[in-house]
Amino acid sequence: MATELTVLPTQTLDPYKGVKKIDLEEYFTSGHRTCQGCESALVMKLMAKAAGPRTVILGATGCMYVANTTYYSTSWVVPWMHTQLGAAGSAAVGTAAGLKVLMRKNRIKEEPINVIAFCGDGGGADMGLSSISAALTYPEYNFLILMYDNESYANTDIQLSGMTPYGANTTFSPPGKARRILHKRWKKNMAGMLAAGHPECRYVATVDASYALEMMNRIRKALTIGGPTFIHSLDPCPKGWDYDPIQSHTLGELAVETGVWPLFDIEDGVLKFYGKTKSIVQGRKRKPVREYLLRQGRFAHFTEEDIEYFQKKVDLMWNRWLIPGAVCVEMGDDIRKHLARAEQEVAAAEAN
Ligand SMILES: Cc1ncc(C[n+]2csc(CCOP(=O)(O)OP(=O)(O)O)c2C)c(N)n1
Ligand code: SF4
Ligand SMILES: [Mg+2]
Repeated sequence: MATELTVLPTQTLDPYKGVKKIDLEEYFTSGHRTCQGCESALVMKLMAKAAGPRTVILGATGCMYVANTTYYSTSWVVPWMHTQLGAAGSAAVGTAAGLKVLMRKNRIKEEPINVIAFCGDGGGADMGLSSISAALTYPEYNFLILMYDNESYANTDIQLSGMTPYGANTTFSPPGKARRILHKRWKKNMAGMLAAGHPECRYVATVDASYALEMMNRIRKALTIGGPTFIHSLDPCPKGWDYDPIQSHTLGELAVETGVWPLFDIEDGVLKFYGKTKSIVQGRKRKPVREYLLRQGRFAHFTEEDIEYFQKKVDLMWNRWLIPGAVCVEMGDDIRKHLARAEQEVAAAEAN
């Protein structure tokens, strides 16, 4: 006989209807030592605010651990625990399971407590990918894994990660006379990959803190839906991307407007684009990628040819991928024909 899974209720965190409706309380406060203009610190602040006080936060090693818990001080107001660099997934499952057992045994009051584990791109997309993948197969636990992506191993001095964009100058890929472009790999698609391969994962989203309200509402949605959920945020990093900190917000916007960073969410398998990405899908023109690239010192060595190559790759994401910017699979001719036939059959059946 099949055993029913017990799933604890979640908090109902309704979407904020506007900035004036956002709670004033802060759960990630002053006292941290992140760089001026650090977008990942803003992600932490907005994430904690969106989740509210009944939340446990777990953080993998990286800038958002080291700079936020220095010399016996911390900016976290909610309970917080450090976990090993590649362990965000296992920390999330372990904590959600631990809380569930404590409640079942009446050791703590039964109430919905948010569990959020965060990791950087190095910790999440490289080292901890298997731990996140395993975590997303546990439907009986409620947790959110948030990967803040500053596109390098920033804390240890900007080494190249699997999320570093093509051609960027990092300490592992400095442009030189012999080879101008050392890093020739294209960035992975974490959100699309995790959604496509994890049917038990209830909610996946990409976010950008330049669109703070939309970002906070995606976090609230993930925590309300419950089960295993995943959010990927793209975070401009003045140190690693090499720009004046005042430009963080603009760069976050340009990433979306150029189509480099599409905003979408996938709820129970249904994908929707949102924000400015939605208007791009509906016909708004994407800005040229040069506007995004040339503001950053990490691309200062790019020639016209490099910019053109980058643009072509982004165009490919939009024009050929099965789901633009999300799922890097093209449909073969057979499938296109099959879908066209299926559409005709549906239209014919509806006409009768
Ligand atoms: C297993 C292990 N290897 C290496 C390190 C050293 N280390 C600490 S933070 C870090 C960079 C992590 O990069 P990322 O996850 O992208 O976070 P970021 O520093 O960019 O915020 C590294 C390599 C470590 N702490 N543990
Ligand atoms: S190196 Fe980048 S991610 Fe790290 S604290 Fe500085 S701005 Fe933030
Ligand atoms: Mg990083």
